[in-house]
Amino acid sequence: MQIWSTLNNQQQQNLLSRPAMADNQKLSDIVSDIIEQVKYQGDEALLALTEKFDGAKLTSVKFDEVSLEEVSGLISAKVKKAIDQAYTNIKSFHQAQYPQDVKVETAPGVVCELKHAPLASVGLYIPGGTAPLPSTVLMLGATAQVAGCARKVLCTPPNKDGQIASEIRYAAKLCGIDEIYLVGGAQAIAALALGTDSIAKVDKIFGPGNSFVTEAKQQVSRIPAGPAIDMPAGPSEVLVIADKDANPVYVAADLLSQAEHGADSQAVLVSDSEALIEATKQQVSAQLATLSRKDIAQQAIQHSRYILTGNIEQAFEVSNSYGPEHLIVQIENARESLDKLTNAGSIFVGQWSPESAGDYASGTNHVLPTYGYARNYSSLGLADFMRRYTVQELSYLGLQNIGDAIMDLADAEGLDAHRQAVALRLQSDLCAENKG
Ligand code: HSO
Ligand code: ZN
Repeated sequence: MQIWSTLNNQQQQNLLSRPAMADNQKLSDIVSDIIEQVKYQGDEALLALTEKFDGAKLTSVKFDEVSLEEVSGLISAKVKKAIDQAYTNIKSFHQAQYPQDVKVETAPGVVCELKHAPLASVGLYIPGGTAPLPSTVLMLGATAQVAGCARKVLCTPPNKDGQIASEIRYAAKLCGIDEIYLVGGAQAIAALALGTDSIAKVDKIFGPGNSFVTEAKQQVSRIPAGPAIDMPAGPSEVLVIADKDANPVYVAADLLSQAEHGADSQAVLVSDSEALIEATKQQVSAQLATLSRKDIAQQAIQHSRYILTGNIEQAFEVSNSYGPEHLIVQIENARESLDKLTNAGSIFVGQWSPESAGDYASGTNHVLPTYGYARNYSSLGLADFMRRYTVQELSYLGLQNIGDAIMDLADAEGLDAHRQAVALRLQSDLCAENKG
């Protein structure tokens, strides 16, 4: 195996390349057509598209939910307990993120404040597909609940019988989501962005989805005065840094837990030990054979990467230039490396911290920047469900204190009215009376 540092730049780039993001004109045209349909035909378009794509013939997109007690009765005690525990941990981690308001007197009589308020309405998209994800309902729903968002709207595609998984319904109930719509894909995103007779539009749209959903989120976020979106998304990925003492059984299990998400998932192992890499490869094959989703995982594993570095510091560099969504560090004294790991969505430290912990129940959010966006986007947190804004209050003395600076800058910019807004106040009799 060739050592990373002996590869040329091109070879290194190839090893860290991601599958090309769907950026074709066809996808974009299909999605913009769906958005137009929803814009002009509203609910009628939603029902027709749900029949076309999900095979469900509905008369209304609204899902009439029953009470928490009744929904709890639909799931097993074991799953209910698991969802409850995950919910408690996610809530407590996000509650602790409540941002501090700030109040500063920047100059005598000039008071500036930074305040935070929950977004009024949020749209939470939960994909359907091969595995329904109640955990994603918790990640989005519990965080919106802690933030205090008044309207929490969940959209998810129904199955052929017009139903959604009971686990999703239970998780939604826990999170205080009381608007659920049976609609998925680009049409769901369009409805959340534009509104229909049944679905009032929202301020921000969150959640993962397939390439149609991702494209739709991008398109609606460009509508003037349209909704904000959480973050750009690509296929899910994990990078594991492991040294010679790491347990190949655990490393392989972590790579595979990423691989089973989808054929386009990426799993990367970076190690300074060739023996560990070889042992992991063997473990991957052995464990792969036991998985129920082995067909999907196998496809993802085919484009997994095994990178040998000359030392562990080099492994940190590889990880930093890849910018993984999930980074698992299974090396001696793993915690000491944290400061050197600069670009990752979520870091799992040491051998007892599998990615699954963060995917489900530790309390951290599993909605994370993929595709190298860890460099410039943050992992989802309470702040994403809030807006911050400022307040200021100046006294006469305060305006006097900074008046010259304002007027001189206004002069420099040639903006006379700006200058006047200060000059007139400082000259006015009313204010003159306030001087004392
Ligand atoms: N690993 C996924 C989240 C997930 N895993 C949901 C299991 N269920 C993206 O971070
Ligand atoms: Zn996962």
